[in-house]
Amino acid sequence: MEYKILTNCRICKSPNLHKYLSLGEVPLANSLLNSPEQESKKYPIEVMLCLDCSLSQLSIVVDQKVMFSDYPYHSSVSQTFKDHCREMARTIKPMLNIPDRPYWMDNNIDWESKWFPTVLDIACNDGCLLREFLEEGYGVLGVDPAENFNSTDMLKKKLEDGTVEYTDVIPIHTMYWTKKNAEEVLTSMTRPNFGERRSLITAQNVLAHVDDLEDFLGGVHVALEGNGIFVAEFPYLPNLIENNQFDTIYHEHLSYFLLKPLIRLFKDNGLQIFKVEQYPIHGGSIRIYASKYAYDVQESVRQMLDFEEAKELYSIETYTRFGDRVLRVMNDLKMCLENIYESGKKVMAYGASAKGISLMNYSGIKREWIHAVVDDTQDKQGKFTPGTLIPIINSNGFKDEAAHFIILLAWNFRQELMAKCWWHSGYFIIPIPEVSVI
Ligand code: JHZ
Repeated sequence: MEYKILTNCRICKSPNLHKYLSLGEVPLANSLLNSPEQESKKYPIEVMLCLDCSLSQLSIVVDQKVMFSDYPYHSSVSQTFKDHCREMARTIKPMLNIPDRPYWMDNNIDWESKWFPTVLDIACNDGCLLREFLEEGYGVLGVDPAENFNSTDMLKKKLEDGTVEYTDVIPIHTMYWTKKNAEEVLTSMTRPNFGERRSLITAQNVLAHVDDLEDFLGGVHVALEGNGIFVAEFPYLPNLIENNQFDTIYHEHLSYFLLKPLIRLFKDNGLQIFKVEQYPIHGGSIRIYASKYAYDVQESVRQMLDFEEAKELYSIETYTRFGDRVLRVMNDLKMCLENIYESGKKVMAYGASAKGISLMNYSGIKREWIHAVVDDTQDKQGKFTPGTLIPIINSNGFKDEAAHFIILLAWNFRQELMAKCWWHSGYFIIPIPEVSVI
């Protein structure tokens, strides 16, 4: 069975799950095709609200091996995201109480043998965040289930390309983050005397992808130092609802988080969320700080809970209204692209994002309406978008295509993408929150 049907809430186990959005059956967003003839398997997309703890979640869970073993998404393609990671490393540094000269510089760490990092990043992708921590002087380690991010393989490829840099020594292990795997990672490493130092575990854009959240947090619990800090970041559900970001709903994202259900989940797993911050990245994300240690809970936590209450995010009516707006945006996008096509004008897309691929499938966009999708990720180039079968190409020759319209499928990086298309004299189509042509 490639997917299972969810009958109880992922957090509180309640069977009171109310379906509020149904987007049909679509292919997996990151399963890009090698040829337009290749078939894509389709799976339903339905979102349900737990009427007891207010967790929004998909009605099915697709086998994680099918989705994550080979992952074409590379976080470091975006400069905006890299800048965000740099900010994160710098913001967190004072909380960690790390001496100016990191221990691994003095001890001349042997990267191949046993050592223990200060920063461990779960689902580290291509090491985008860890690179920033390394620059700040930390010992780092990444884990990620995608085989294409295994550090040994990446290093081999870079040695062949001649593009190897010192930051390529970031060790990345291929594994899912579970309690059992966390224990294994720990026993394979020695712990130098940390003294007053605090360890850090980070997890950007991965909590939403995890089915067994208890097992995941169990791993965090065993791996964290007594006073260590766990920092997780993910898109915040109120932004999705308020700004019609329904394209971020796809099979990989099993949960859509409010703070309230998370506080409960963390508490049940021996962790306390003591601070929360908001960032504009990916259409509006939150960064939560948690620990086994009882740090003082900051005012930001209470404020966010009050905000969720005031916005009626614990009430099903809010979600039903959102469903109506989604239908309108999908319809507007379809009409917009169909009209442009009929008028004989050329449309190119920028950013073969998972959300863009999902958006095109949800809205019924036809192959001939978009000439090609440009993407700067090497692993995506030469492939075809699942469902819509549009070729994904690199940016060489983008200018010469002289498109009348460029649709920004990665609208969250709107400024960066528009700056790269400085030569474009036509229009840009921004599909979210409302279809707009500028
Ligand atoms: P982007 C990802 O979703 C994946 P996606 C993941 N599932 C997740 O949780 C969310 O992020 C938060 C390209 N691009 O980041 C790169 C350029 O070509 O919006 C990407 O293919 N040139 C883990 O895939 C795409 O656009 C550029 O200059 O929806 C952006 O995808 C820039 C800036 C981007 O996320």
